[in-house]
Amino acid sequence: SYEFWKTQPVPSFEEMASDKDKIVDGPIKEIDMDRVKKEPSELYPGFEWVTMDLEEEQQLNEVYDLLHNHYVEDGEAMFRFRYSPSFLNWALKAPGWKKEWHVGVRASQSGKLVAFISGIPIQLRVRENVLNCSEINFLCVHKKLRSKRLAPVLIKEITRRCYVNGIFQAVYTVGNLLPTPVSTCRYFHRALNWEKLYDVGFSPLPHGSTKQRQVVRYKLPEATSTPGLRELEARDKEAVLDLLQRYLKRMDMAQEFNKEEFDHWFPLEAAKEQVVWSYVIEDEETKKITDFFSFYNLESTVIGHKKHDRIKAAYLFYYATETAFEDDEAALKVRLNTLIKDALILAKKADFDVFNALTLLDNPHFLEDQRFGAGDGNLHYYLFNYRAAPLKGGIDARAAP
Ligand code: YNC
Ligand code: MG
Repeated sequence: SYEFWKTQPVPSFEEMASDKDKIVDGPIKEIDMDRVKKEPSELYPGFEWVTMDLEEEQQLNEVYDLLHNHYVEDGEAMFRFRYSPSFLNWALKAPGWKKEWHVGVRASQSGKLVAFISGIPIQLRVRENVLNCSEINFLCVHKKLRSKRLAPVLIKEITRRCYVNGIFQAVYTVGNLLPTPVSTCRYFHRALNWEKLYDVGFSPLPHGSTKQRQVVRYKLPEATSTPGLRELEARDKEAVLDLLQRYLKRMDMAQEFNKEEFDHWFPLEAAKEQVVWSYVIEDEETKKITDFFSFYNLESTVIGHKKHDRIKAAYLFYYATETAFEDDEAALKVRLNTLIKDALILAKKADFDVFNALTLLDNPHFLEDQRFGAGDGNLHYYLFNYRAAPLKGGIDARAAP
């Protein structure tokens, strides 16, 4: 019944369903800065607010530990996201990051970190409007403190801290249905190491198939096929950012990247940090960058398994291709299939077990041909204090970590 969400500046299911064609994009309410509280609200007795200092390795590790044990699991509690400390450094210290938006709750007596929520500043374009907003992520409450209405307290506190900084809108993604998504994507998975995925219970053996046939189905060539494919280098930055910006203009909703943000989200030699891999295609004659793709590393813990303790998953991140501007959908489909097949080969070489993608950007063009299978998870995209007509097709969204 959404007792908390009913009180928040988000559109109701009813209005989003009934007035779809009449919705004018814009803020839901004006925030009067003078009325924003200067101090956090009182917490439950025995707990206290803390601002985490993620520049301190020990505090970063505390956040890692909390998430490692208590963050998002699948419906059957077989797998749990395992964001690494270097991933958290990358995701939580994006340009303009504020310490105040790394909010923790500690048990007063033990000092133990028992809850967390975070935000980073981003520029988000929704159709023609660019919102200066926060992206909220990593909301987590210790399992022993669940269902005590602590989540709304954390959400209200991060909201207050955004308002204090003059930020009145936010974007966030959640697996659960809340009022009211602006877009909904589905997860797709492409096996790279089918046998392991079968062993851990991630991939079923389809009725009438054999293990051997499954292994063959997911076999990939040894070498990539696109001429001019190589890792992103410093000299490519300007061209790739320009290509990415033009490509994302085709979407109804997308993050706007500036140079500094590009450098952060697509670091060079990042494979060393084991977080994000970025590649370009340089045309061998013109020397122009024609395509770009990237994926990031997010492992999942396999809960209580004897043989395997984790799945190594690559997640398709951003990509862009000049072919998108040729006004030829068939050519775009062919090009994306070539690029993503190479991405699969590179991910396999880097020892990933599975390659994941959402139904966003132009992904529907290659998911089936590249043997991705639909997962059972949805990812809903939400805007806070911003009403927007639902995105068409539900495929234009930020490929957020
Ligand atoms: C959730 N994920 O509906 P109602 S995603 C938002 N996002 O409220 P309690 C959520 N709301 O229905 P628990 C939510 N999950 O009565 C639950 N809720 O209106 C709502 N899981 O609170 C829920 N991480 O404390 C209900 O629930 C109320 O103890 C119930 O805690 C929830 O990071 C949670 O999935 C998720 O750690 C913390 O289950 C806990 O169950 C947990 O009794 C595992 O809360 C980890 C997990 C969530 C990942 C994420 C995005 C979060 C977005 C939050 C909304 C941000 C709004 C914008 C703020 C900035 C504004 C500006 C400017
Ligand atoms: Mg709770």
